[in-house]
Amino acid sequence: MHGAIRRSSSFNTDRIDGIYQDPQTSDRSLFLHHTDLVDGVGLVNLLRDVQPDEVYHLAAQSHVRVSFEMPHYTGLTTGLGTAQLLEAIRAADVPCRFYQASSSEMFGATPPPQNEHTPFHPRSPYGAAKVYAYWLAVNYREAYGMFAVNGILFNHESPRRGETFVTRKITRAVARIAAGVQDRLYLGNLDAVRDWGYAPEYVEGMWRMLQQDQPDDYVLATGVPMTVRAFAAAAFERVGLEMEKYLAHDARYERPAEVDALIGDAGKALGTFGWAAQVHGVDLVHLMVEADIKALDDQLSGRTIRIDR
Ligand code: F7E
Repeated sequence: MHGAIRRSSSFNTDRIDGIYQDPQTSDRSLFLHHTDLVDGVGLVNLLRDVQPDEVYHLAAQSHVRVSFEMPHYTGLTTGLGTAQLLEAIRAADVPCRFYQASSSEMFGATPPPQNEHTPFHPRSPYGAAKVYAYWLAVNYREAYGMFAVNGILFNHESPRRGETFVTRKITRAVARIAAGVQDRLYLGNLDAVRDWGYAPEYVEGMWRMLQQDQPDDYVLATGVPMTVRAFAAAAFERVGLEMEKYLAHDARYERPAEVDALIGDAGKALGTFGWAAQVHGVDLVHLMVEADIKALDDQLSGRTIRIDR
């Protein structure tokens, strides 16, 4: 397996510590390469060297709130970066299958339930860039016969979720408040409804999409709605704390235009390759809170060792 990572002056592979292998490992199965979606020739060279059977395009400026602050950069990476990668595959002449990480954010203002036939109405520069990338994948399928697939994934979470997305921000804060190392949790809009699933199941769904005989587009979702408020309440409840004592509002975390409700219908994925989400709602909240309690405990007791590479 080959992975592409951005160069950073500090270590940026801690979320894959569990599978990372040192370059000296003899029977190595994971190879990481520095690259970037804006480096078109570099992408061509990498693809030519690696000759992948499947390409999973997950790279993006993926934070919706940040996309309002950096609309041009978001368009360049999330949108045009997809054109760069698709063209690189053509230029390298690699007959690979292509997975495009499309997003429920493309549905934006269109009311739930959302499925593969729901019209797009993005509400952010991020959502708009993802719509462009979605149609590009469809276009390369139609124009060049590429095996290009859009996975339209609703929010998928896990203990590895980035700390500034709302689920992880909440579960991490709850663990820290319970341990007495944080006083308050500041959030924006508590009324937004999301369909939160468990990321490992979604990754398997992505893989299954690329194993089909024909390329097509699929929604992955749980179909189970939950408000941000309910997610936070379940997290505080898990550690026996009263949410009202610690939760505060900060308008900084609101968006100029909000996506009020996303609730997906993954019936096509179920009917085609038997995929159905198993983990959602309070189970997902508890799983993430428990992981953050353990991670903090390891950190506070000095058991966490930073792996240098
Ligand atoms: O926000 C509300 C916020 O940033 C969820 C990305 O992976 O999923 C993700 O996008 C909701 C929104 O995720 C805070 O207004 C309240 O309504 O966790 P989020 P997202 O915007 O749904 C989709 C499928 C993607 O494709 C994206 O790449 O929570 N909210 N208070 C807050 N959100 C954040 N981040 N921080 C707050 O303090």
